Amino acid sequence: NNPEHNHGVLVETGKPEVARPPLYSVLLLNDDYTPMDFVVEVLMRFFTMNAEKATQIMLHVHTRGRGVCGVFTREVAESKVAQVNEFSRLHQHPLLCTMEKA
Ligand code: TYC
Repeated sequence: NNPEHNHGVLVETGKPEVARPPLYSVLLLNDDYTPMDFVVEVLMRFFTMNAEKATQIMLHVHTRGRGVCGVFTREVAESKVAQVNEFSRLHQHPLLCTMEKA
């Protein structure tokens, strides 16, 4: 029994199974201009990471071109993307945040 296709009915165990919402990865993209410390600040502010984890993710994005900041439901992911891009534009950095199905 695939929980994606289970409408909350009792199946085998007698425990009610509920549908899991589709999940989305929120990504940061590398660019040549955004300061490294600004990217670390974004990761700490919007993805509740400590400085060590934020630095690790920032360096991954810097070297690999993109990286996952977190995995969320669609509405939460959309909100993170909008907030990060708004914050980056406010500070006049070209940093791009996007999302894709996980
Ligand atoms: N490449 C940028 C620099 O050298 C740093 C950077 C890292 C920018 C991650 C964007 O998502 C990013 N200053």
